[in-house]
Parts: sequence; structure tokens; C-alpha cells
Amino acid sequence: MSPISTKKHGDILIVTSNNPPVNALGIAVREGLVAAIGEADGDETVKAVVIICQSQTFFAGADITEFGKPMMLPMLPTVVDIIENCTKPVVAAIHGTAFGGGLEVALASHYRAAVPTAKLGVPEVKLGLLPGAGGTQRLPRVAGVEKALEMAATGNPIGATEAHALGLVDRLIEGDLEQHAVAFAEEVRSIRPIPKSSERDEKLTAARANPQVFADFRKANARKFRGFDAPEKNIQAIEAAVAKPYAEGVLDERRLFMELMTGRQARAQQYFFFAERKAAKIEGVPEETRAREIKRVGVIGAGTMGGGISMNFLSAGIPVTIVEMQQEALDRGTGVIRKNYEATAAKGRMTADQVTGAMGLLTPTLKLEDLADCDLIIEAVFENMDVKKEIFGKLDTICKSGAILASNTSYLNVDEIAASTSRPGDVVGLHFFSPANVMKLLEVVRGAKTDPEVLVTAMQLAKKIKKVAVVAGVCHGFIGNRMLMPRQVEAMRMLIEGATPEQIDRVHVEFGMPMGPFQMSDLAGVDIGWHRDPTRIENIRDALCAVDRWGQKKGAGFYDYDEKRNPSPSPVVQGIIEDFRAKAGVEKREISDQEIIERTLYTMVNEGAKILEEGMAQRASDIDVVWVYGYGWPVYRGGPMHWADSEGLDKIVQGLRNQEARLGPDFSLAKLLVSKAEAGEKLTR
Ligand code: T1G
Repeated sequence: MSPISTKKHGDILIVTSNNPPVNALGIAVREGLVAAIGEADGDETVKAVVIICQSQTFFAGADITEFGKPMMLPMLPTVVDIIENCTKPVVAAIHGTAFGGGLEVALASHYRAAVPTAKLGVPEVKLGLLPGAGGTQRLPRVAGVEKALEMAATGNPIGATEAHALGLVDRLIEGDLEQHAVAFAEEVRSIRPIPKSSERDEKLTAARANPQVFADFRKANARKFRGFDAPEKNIQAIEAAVAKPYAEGVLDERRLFMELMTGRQARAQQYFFFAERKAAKIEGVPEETRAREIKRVGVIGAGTMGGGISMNFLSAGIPVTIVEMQQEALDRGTGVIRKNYEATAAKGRMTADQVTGAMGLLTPTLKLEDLADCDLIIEAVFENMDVKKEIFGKLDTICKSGAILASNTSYLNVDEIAASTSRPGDVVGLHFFSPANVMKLLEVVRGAKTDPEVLVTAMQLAKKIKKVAVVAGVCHGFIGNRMLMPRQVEAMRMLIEGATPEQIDRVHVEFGMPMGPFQMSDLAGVDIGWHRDPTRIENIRDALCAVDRWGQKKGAGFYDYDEKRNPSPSPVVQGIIEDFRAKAGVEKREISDQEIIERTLYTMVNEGAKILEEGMAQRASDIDVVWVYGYGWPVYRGGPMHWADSEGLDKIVQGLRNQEARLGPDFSLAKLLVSKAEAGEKLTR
């Protein structure tokens, strides 16, 4: 049964797609569309056509599950040309998300009608691609070059109202979409010639006269596009649209599309698309498990983490009661929340009313007892097990039955915390990443006794506060921080052996990380976890902290910082490193960039494999989601586990064996990694 059906309404042929969940333009849909246009062309009683979709959205693009498989004809470029060359006017009736190939179908249609809530976009660049069915040639002709550049190179959609203002949408529809789209089709059915997007030129002339627009766009986005292949190719395709006639420009588009489609980055980003969606699925929990209702949230601690965590819920319209021990700390914490919101409003990303609304949902208190009616309580106090156990013990007596008790610990044993209550089933770890109101990742730490309802609630709530949640088991540092440790340890070791902070950080930045281990330490604070005793100097970090080099906040850490926080190599740090080298009796030696990769990234992969072996992560792709959203691992490398697979596990194992002597007594190769390498298998499959 084809997902495409047709029916006549007067002399209008309504072509309906019903291919849930997102009307992806798979082969059956493509075949159905071609047949429907053929029917319209062949039936002289048909004066116009409406293309509309059922379920949540208009076509959300090509079917990504078909990528990498043998091509099935007709391909989408052919389908959109058939639509554009239909002898009757075609109206695209848009709701939900007209994305990628979906927008290309709409652009090939002669008119576009949309409900105001609809979104229109070409997110292909987020899959390492570009719009490959005429989108890079038709979009600039209809929406203008600047907007097309922005939409294609960033992949960010626009709303229907803005699209209407641009002329990308011809009619905004309030009320029943099909009914009004049919009325619109009746209005245009006799208009000749039929307007074809590919034949328009009026919106290209300005850019043709001033090609500087492309150089300016590249310059303005250089930092954002660093390391990615696809944005540049999207720009080149739109340059071709301006410089060449449609028939030639579309050939450039095809060539550039195939160059991307056959590349490693596209494979990694498409892998990541599905990895992100798989992470939401909890293994071993029945589908029908229902979530608990979360109407009010309690947050303990109004420091950096407590404040950021609270903002997530306030921004989602969920009231928050925030608790502190001292009035001064409480005032400081709520003050920072208001300042952050006002800063967002100053950038035009929130209205003053929205700031007032969010702050109006916040109830500050010094009394833990005020959390009695909360449905979820998140403890965000400093990392000390005794303090946390004391708090959870108190919460156990205060909180209502069914309330979820969560800890924002970054490392500590959630089962031990849970054991300090009489309701360990209601205890879970919710590990936010700093700044908690910005970072998308949330590690949901599943305790040995955590109730399935609590897990399902946490995962659904994460989506509501726009977080990407990943389930982690109880182990030191869970998934992300546990893998970070071998990287940091080896980075510190190589300083003693001869590398410099600048060299190690350069290797990571060239790899695609936003920053290296030492820049990250300076940003987060070299003093995090420091024992605070300046007389006790056991390692380089102690030595830095003892001389007040706590990082950017002190203007000095592993680097010196100027007033604009630009880092520069520090002779003081070099001196401290040389002292430790001398004390350790280590001979300085040349350390290659490859050795740095093997000792900092291969060891992370190895730790990831151990996390999988122990069942501390549900699947390898979850580990990749953690690292992309929590630590800035470049998405065009898919994540550490996907990257290891694409490098070849045998190469990773060999690299680790090469370094084994230097990796210290605690290092051991993960059995899973070795067995997969020997079997020629992959971690992510
Ligand atoms: N193909 C196949 N499956 C898709 C899909 C697609 N395009 N989009 C979504 N799904 C699946 C998804 O895996 C999930 O499955 C379910 O649908 C619900 O998705 C030639 C080459 C539309 C905004 O990049 O951005 O067109 O996990 O959980 O939060 O130029 O899905 O339930 O088994 O994300 O409501 C361009 C991708 C393709 C859009 C809905 N299009 N999709 O979000 O649901 S390339 C895109 C999305 C292209 C042409 C080129 C979102 C959404 P499961 P979901 P959602």
C-alpha cells in the first residue's frame, strides 16, 4: 500500500502522504509522488494540485536510513523536477517541519502555504551533506542569497512567519490547512505562466554584482565551521547558483553532494543522528512504564551548578524551590540567575516578560522543609559523601512519598547515597554539565535499586528541559569523567617527559576539540578538587595552586592570560615542570603528536570499552553522545567509539601496545577492545 494517496476536491487533486513518523521521502513516497503528478498531468479535469502530509509533519527530508545503501530510482532530484514540470500549478501545504528534501519538494512546487507554527529548513549540513535535490539552487532564488547561505551552511530552520516575510511561503494559513490550501489552489489554478523557482533570478542579481557577500559570510563563520567539510561545500553550491544558469548550477550541486556523501564526516554525522535518538531508549524497561508527574522541583545549593540547574526548569515553566544555608549565599545565587536571564534578554533571545515569568517561578528559602511538596529534588552541593548522605537522610524524612531524590554528583557512588535513605528506588543521579543552563548533556545515573519509573521520568524530563540524556551506571566518574581521567593523567605525565601544555593542547585543537586538557583545566579551575594546602606539593597542579595559578579566574594557570583572557605560554609553569622533571630524574625527550594522540585519545577509547564491558553504558553510541554533547568532541568524528571504529580497532590496540610501557602500572587493555580488534569487528555495532 503506497504511503501516497490521491483524491479529488472539485478540480483540485489532493496528494496526501502518510508515512509516519516524519513522512521521510523514502522510495515508496518518491514513487507515489511521481505517480500522483502523472495522474494530475494525465487528467484534464484536474486544474491544480495540493501536496499535503498527515501525522506530525510535512516531509522532514530524505529517508536517512536509505543512505549508504544501493540507490533506488527515482531519486529525489528527479522527483522534484517532475513536480516543478507538472502542467498544473502545485501548492505545497506545510505543517510541522519542512526539512531538507521536504523543503526541496516545497521549493519545486509552484506555491507554498504554511501554518504559522511550521518550520522550514535545510539541515543537511548537520548530516555532513548539502541539499542535494535542487535546494542549493532554488532556495537562493526564492528566499534570497543571504538567507539561503545562513540556512544551508548552519542547518538552522526558520519559522513560517519569517519565511512568509521572505517570500519563501506565499500564504500563511490559520485554521484547517487542507481546506485553505485547496482554496489557495483554486485561486492560482488559472495563473499562467506557472511560476517555477528554478527560473527565477531577481534575488540573485545583488549577489552577482557583489560576490563579496560570500567572503564576508565565510569570514563571519570561520570559527563556527572550523573542521567541518560540509558548510564550505554548501557555500560553493550557492555561489554556483548565483554565477551559473540553473541547469549548470544543479550539476555543481550534485558533484559537491557526492563528494560529501562519500566522505568520513557525513558517515560520522549520520551515525550520530541515530546515536542521539537511540540514547533516549532505556534497555530493560518495559515500554509501558509510566513517568511520574513533575509539577514542582526542589534544588539544594544556589551555587554555579544549583543556579544553572534551576534555570533549566524555570525556562521550561516548572516552578523551582531553591535552598541555601545562608541568606547571603541565597541572595547571591538568585541574583546570578536573574543576571543570566537579563543577559539573555539583552541579546534579544528572551523578552522582559519572559524574564519576569521565569523569576516568578523561583522560590528561594533557607528551610529544607520547604521541599516537602516537591516532585523532584536535585542536590547540588559540593562533592563530599558525608554531606550528601546527611542531606539525603533529611530529605528522606521531609519529602512526600513518590518524590524523586536526585544527586548532581559528578563522581560519587549513587548507590551509597541511596542507601542513606529508606527509599533507594526513588534515588537517581542527574549529572548536569557546567554551565548547567547551557550544556545539553545530562548523565542519568541508574542506581542498582533505581525504579524504572524514576528512570523514565528522568529521560522524559530531560527532553522537556531540552537536554540530551544518556543512562550511565554507577562507577567513578560515570561515563564522561571516567574517560576524561586517563586523558588528564597521561597529559600531565607527558609534561614531565618533555611535552609542553601548548603542544598537547594544539594536538587536541587540531583534532577538532574546542580546547585541550590544559586550556580546559584553566577554564574550569585548576583548583577544582585541590586539597587547599599550599605546603603540600605532590604534583604540578599542587604547585600551580600553591602559587595562586588557579586558571583563567586568576589570570594564570597552565598559561598566563592577558586582560582579554588570551593565553600565552608561561615561563613560570615551564620552570615548575622542569623542577618536577629533575626531582623525578626524568630525561627530557621529544614527544610526537602521534604519541600524544595514542596516550590521550586511544586511552579514552580503551576506558570506553571497559565501561561497555562492565555495562556502565547501554551501548557504544551512548558514549559518543556523552562526549559530543558534554566535552565538545567534534561531531564530524562521530564520537570516540565511532572514531576508533573508523580508525580501525587493530590500529588503536597496536598504538596502545606501543605505549604500554609508558602508561603506568594501572593501565590495562580492555578485553572487549582486543577481542573486537582481533575479530575485525566494531565497537559501535
Ligand atoms: N529519515 C529517516 N528517519 C527519520 C528522519 C529521516 N529524515 N527524521 C526522523 N527520523 C526518525 C528518527 O530516527 C526517529 O526514529 C523518528 O523518526 C522520530 O524522530 C536530498 C539528502 C523531523 C525535527 O535532517 O530533524 O533530505 O528513534 O525522535 O524530536 O537534500 O527528526 O523513533 O526509531 O527526531 O519530533 C534532511 C531529520 C535529511 C531532518 C522530528 N532532514 N529529522 O523531531 O522526532 S537529508 C533532516 C529531524 C536530505 C536531501 C537530503 C527530526 C524532526 P525512532 P525524532 P522529533
